[in-house]
Amino acid sequence: MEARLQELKNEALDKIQSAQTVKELTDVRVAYLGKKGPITDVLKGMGKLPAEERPKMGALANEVRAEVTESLDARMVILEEQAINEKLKSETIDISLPGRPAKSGNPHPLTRVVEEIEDLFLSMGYEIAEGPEVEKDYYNFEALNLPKGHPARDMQDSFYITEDILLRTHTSPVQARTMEAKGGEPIKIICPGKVYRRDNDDATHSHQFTQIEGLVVGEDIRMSDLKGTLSVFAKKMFGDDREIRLRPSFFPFTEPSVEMDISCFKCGGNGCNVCKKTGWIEILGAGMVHPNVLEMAGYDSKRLTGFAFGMGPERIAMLKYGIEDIRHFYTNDVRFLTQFQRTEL
Ligand code: FA5
Repeated sequence: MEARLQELKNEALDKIQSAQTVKELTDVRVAYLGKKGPITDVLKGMGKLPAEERPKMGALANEVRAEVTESLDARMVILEEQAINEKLKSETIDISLPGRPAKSGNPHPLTRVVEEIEDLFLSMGYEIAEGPEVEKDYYNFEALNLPKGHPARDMQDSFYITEDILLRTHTSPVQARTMEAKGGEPIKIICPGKVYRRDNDDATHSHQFTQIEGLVVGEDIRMSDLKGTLSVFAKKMFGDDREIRLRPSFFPFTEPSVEMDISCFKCGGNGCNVCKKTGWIEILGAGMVHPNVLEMAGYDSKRLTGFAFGMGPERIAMLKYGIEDIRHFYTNDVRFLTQFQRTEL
């Protein structure tokens, strides 16, 4: 019995030392010191021993039990500490790591170009004026020297809501509205906004697009003022290497009228699909405000003159960013939009 107790003790001490986790050690405790364990079994057999041997065996059994318990407790302290350290290590937060940058939205490329143009004209002393997108035929056409049945109305295929109400085809009605409201006072405005035409969508046309109108009315306003203003605008927006040209044109609300073109960004002027083989892309129409338009709005056309222009910011954004198809602006494809992320945080 004594040998058996020694054997059990050595076995238990070995297993205690080789236990690597709290769970393994607890299993060793249950296996050796539990009610069904071998040491208890040995103690149960004590009854069969002669009476004089019992105290000795009892003392030895208690010693073995005490030694195993002590070793278990000591190992448990080590394993518990080890477990806590591992847990702490796995849960450590390295506060020196940089945070994940928050994803921020950014202005649509079209919005950016509109704001850039607004800023430029605001810096030249212009004010911003707005008007309705659902417009009266009167302001969209009649007040601009385009009476009903005028053939030039065909230049702007329109979406009519009733015979007298339509989606505005250009931002020029804001000219007429502002002149009417100002009652003969000098004016210096730009009017950004959405316009609508029954145009077939292609690489450079959309049925809904943006325009920015400009209007200056005052004493002694001349064609040279218009030309100077447009050249400042072109240089600011496109830099000096982009060529511009003014062509005589026709608008019923300006006389004389011009068209300003810019050399094609894709082919540099040789002719390609973007510029329809002409080498030029139309940017804006302009001219001196027609005396009839001034008079209809209550201005004395003998005393006051003015110039006006109307441009398409989509075409300008296409030039600035080398965008080949106007439809990219409207389809909300993030692969397109994320190319215009702001670089600064
Ligand atoms: C006009 O709309 C005149 N109201 C501009 C004007 C204002 C002339 C003041 C004189 C005085 P036009 O139809 O050419 O003009 O259009 C002006 C610009 O809008 C064009 O140069 C072009 O850049 C843009 N544009 C015209 N149609 C479309 C379209 N379908 N899609 C995208 N942009 C267009």
